[in-house]
This record gives sequence, C-alpha cells and structure tokens, in this order.
Amino acid sequence: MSVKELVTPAQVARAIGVSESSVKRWCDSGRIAAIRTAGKHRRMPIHSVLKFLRESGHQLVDPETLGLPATSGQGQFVIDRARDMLREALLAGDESVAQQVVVDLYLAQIPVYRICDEVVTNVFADIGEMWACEEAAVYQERRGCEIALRVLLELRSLVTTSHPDGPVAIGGTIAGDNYTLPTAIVELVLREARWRATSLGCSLPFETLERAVSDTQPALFWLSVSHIEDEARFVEEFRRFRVEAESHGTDVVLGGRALDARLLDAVGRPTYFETFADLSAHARAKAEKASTGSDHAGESNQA
Ligand code: B12
Repeated sequence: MSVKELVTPAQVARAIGVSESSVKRWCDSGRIAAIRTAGKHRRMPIHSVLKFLRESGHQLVDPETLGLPATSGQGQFVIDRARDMLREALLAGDESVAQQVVVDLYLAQIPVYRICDEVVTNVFADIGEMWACEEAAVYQERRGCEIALRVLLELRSLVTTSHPDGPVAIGGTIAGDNYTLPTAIVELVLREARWRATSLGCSLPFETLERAVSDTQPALFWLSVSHIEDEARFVEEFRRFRVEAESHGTDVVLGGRALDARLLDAVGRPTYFETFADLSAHARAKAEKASTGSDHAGESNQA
C-alpha cells in the first residue's frame, strides 16, 4: 500500500463522506491547499488533506480511497496500546499493521515527536530487552528496524509540506555508528517543525560532515550518537567540528544514547537534547526567530 500523493476532489469526498462540491469549496476558500492541472482540475497533495482533517476534526470513513490504511482516522489507539501493537507487528514482520498503528496515531493528532519518543523508542527498548532475554531473534530485531524505517518514510510523506522559507538542517551519525532510526526520526521531527531537514545517513567521518556543513551552510546541524568506537578521538574531532560549524553560523545539537554527562563535559557542553520533544520545541522556537528575520542563518537560507 502506498499513500497517493495528489488526490482529486471526488476521492477526498469519498474518503471523508461529504459531497464533492463541499471539497471543491474548501479548495477554493483555501481550507485545503490545492493546485490546478493544465486542464484546470483541482488536485490536492495528500498532506494538505490530512492537515485539513487534523484541523477540522473530520473523520476518514473510507481512508483506502487515499491509499491510507483501512483503520486510519478512528483514533482510538492510546499510546500504550499502540506500543504493544507496534512491537508485535515489528516482531511478526507485519509492515502494514506497523504502518497502520503509526498513521493512526498521526491522524489522532499525536505529534510526530511524541509518536517517536513514546512509541517507537520504547518499542525498540522492548525489542532490545526481549533479544537480551532470548525472546526475540536477531533477525526479528533487524527486520523490525527495516520496517520501522519504511514506516517513518511513509509518515514523512504525510508530514512534509514544502516549507520553502524554512531554515535548513542537516545531520547524521558518526563513523562506526550504524543506527539508522534516530537520525531518520530527527529529520522527520524537524520537518514537522517546518524545517527543510535532510538526514545525511549513518557512519560519516567528521571530515565529510565538515564538508557538508561548508557546502550547505545549514542553520542547524544534528549529530545522533548511539555508538562511539573511540571516545578520545570522538572528543577531539567533535570539538574541532563544532568550532568549524559555528564559524559558518551553524548551531550544532546533539542527542543519542551514547552520550552522558561526562562525555558532554569533555566535548565542551554543547546543546544536547534527551528527547525528540525537547528538540522539537527548540527547533520551533529557532524557526520562528529565523522567520522574523532576527536569525542570520535563517535569512541566508531563504529560497
Ligand atoms: C536495533 C539495535 C541495533 C541495530 C541497529 C540497526 C539499525 N538499522 O539502526 C544494530 C544491529 C546496528 C546494533 C548494533 C549494536 N548494538 Co544495538 N541495539 C539496537 C536496539 C534494539 C534498538 C536501538 C534503536 O534504534 N532504538 C530506536 C531509537 C529511536 O531509540 P534510542 O536509540 O533509544 O534513541 C533515543 C535517544 O538516544 C534519542 N536520540 C538519539 N539520537 C538523537 C539525536 C537527537 C538530535 C536527539 C534530540 C535525540 C536523539 O532519542 C531517542 C529517544 O530518547 C537497542 C536496544 C535499546 N534499548 O534501545 C540495542 C542497543 C543500543 N545495542 C547495544 C549494543 C551493545 C550494540 C553493539 C555494540 C553490539 C555489538 N557488540 O556489536 C552494536 C554496535 C553498532 C554500531 N557500531 O553502531 C546495546 C547498548 C548497550 C550500551 N550500554 O550502550 C543496546 C542497548 C542493547 C542491549 N540491551 O544491550 N544495534
């Protein structure tokens, strides 16, 4: 199943259970952002329809018309139930249920940072524990990561509206750190906070991260640190990287399970967030500041 990118008024009308003329009216009044085809027909990006649903409180009665899972929009999953369902779906390798659980939460208006902090992160902590107790096999953990990554990508297609004026952020993980989920989540959380965020991926030497900062001049650079191979080297290289990044006006932020107070002290107490909720709050405030013109990097990133 894949979410359709552009949908017609007839499809939206069927999905919500209203008349086509109502949908056309919402398009024309700007309540649902729409574009016109060469033949002057209205087409709506799926994310603008979902934004409308979240704001208006309309329910999806036939979500499959929009390529969404059949139970989307019913919104009855509370966080704990979602955590249990997602864990079981990932262990069973059931991608469509995993996707359904996450999209359901999103449609129930739970912010992406909460879905990631309270469901995705906790589910992987559960799976890690099950693996340690030999209740889950290595292949189930790996397959779970692959599925979760695809689910995050699907969520990204729902979250992402284009924010041509949003400030730019890039980031990733350091050489030897192969954790794909946290950096993909940071990208998503920043996009939800109206940033033009791009994850560079995993296992990147500082040298190439410096090059990326110099080429892109982002307002924000994130490092997700889940595994450090050589602490002394990390401290030395990070300190150098941070000075270099800040010389381009780039704000460097850190997160990840491999960092603790001792290491953060050793690298000069940079901005560190324990949760995606904290990062999101910081990013929203910074984007706001950039859009009012008081932030140098935000201005230079206007498209
Ligand atoms: C999946 C997994 C792997 C997979 C990852 C695959 C992939 N595609 O990503 C692979 C196979 C690579 C792996 C390997 C290893 N793993 Co592993 N792994 C896990 C597991 C099960 C889940 C990790 C995960 O992705 N969680 C989902 C993310 C979203 O959650 P999180 O990592 O907790 O992130 C949170 C924060 O760190 C933070 N965050 C992270 N980055 C950022 C960035 C910013 C900017 C912000 C704001 C926040 C933030 O946000 C999250 C919410 O708080 C954990 C178990 C667990 N308890 O987490 C073990 C775990 C982390 N692994 C562990 C170990 C030991 C290893 C290995 C060293 C094993 C080995 N001997 O080879 C290697 C090292 C790999 C390497 N070189 O990178 C241990 C670590 C123990 C420790 N004390 O550090 C754990 C805890 C398992 C255990 N109980 O023993 N692992």
